[in-house]
Amino acid sequence: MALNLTPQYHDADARYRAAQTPQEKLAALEEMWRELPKHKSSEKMQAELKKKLSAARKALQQPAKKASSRIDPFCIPKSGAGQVSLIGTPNVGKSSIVGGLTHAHVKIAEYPFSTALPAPGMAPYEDVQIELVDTPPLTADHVPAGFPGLWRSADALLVVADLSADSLLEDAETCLDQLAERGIELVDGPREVASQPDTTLKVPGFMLANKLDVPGAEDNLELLRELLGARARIEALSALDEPQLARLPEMLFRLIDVVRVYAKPPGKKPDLDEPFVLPRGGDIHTLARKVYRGLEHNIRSARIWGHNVADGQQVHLDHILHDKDIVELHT
Ligand SMILES: Nc1nc2c(ncn2[C@@H]2O[C@H](COP(=O)(O)OP(=O)(O)OP(=O)(O)O)[C@@H](O)[C@H]2O)c(=O)[nH]1
Ligand SMILES: [Mg+2]
Repeated sequence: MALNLTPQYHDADARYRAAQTPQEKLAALEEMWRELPKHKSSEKMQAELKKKLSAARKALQQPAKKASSRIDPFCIPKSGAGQVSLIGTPNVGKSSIVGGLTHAHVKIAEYPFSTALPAPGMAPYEDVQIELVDTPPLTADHVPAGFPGLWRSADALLVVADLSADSLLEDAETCLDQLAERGIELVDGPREVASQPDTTLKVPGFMLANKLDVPGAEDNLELLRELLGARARIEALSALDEPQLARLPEMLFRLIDVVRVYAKPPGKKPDLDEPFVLPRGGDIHTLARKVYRGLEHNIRSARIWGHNVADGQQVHLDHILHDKDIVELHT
């Protein structure tokens, strides 16, 4: 006999299939149960539904365990002036770079695959902090699940290569290929989403050839530049050389493409300790949104000290701000 299921049953069934949480699943199943005709020919379906209902109720009783198993370790909250994710094949020195510039607890080891999970650390640059994310290695055959999400959301990417490795060219190419396969291209310029149908995402970034201290590294660097220089800007250093490593934060600051602006309350000295960080191209409106969070429409005028203006010059609210400008906002 046909079951004559109601449209409401079919709706609830569709909601059950699309449900993301145990609560949604249970609510949909309960409605399916109410709508299911309870006669002999539906006995098998009744039994199946009862089983699903009981499993859904059990799942609801263990929400904490279920929730934690779904956490994506690559979903790293942004902090500081910008987030830079490292990318590299095993043992190239990613953790050494992050460990040398931040207080993050990274694992540095002579053997490959020593980093299992991504870990952020804050690298100081002048009066701001740049968030560096140490990451597990990728290979031609394997990219950890969730990693490409970080590539897309990060403000900049740093592909690390190892000048001491025989597989230098192959490994460096693997990283660029894995990015390209997911529609990501490194650019030495601002972030950009190409228009349809080519939806390549251009992410600011460069290749950092590490272990410049090893014998033969200079020759390998030349080869790397010859073969891959057209696909990415290439910089080189040794993570073990402190002065060389100390130059990296400035390069990253330029890459994340932001400006620092200092706010000055009328009649008082500017707060030069804590800049507001705005995307390059931000104007007075952008700053006001950061400073007043929801009350920015109260800003009527602004005076500015800094790039290409007379000291204290009054400017329009669409005046583009430059790095290190000091701004007095008037309500
Ligand atoms: N000579 C030299 N050795 C380096 C340099 N940077 C890192 N190393 C060494 O290379 C090895 C690997 O360094 P890690 O920082 O653990 O490399 P990783 O890329 O994080 O490795 P995985 O997490 O396994 O992918 C360690 O023995 C480091 O001491 C460098 O600039 N020069
Ligand atoms: Mg590591």
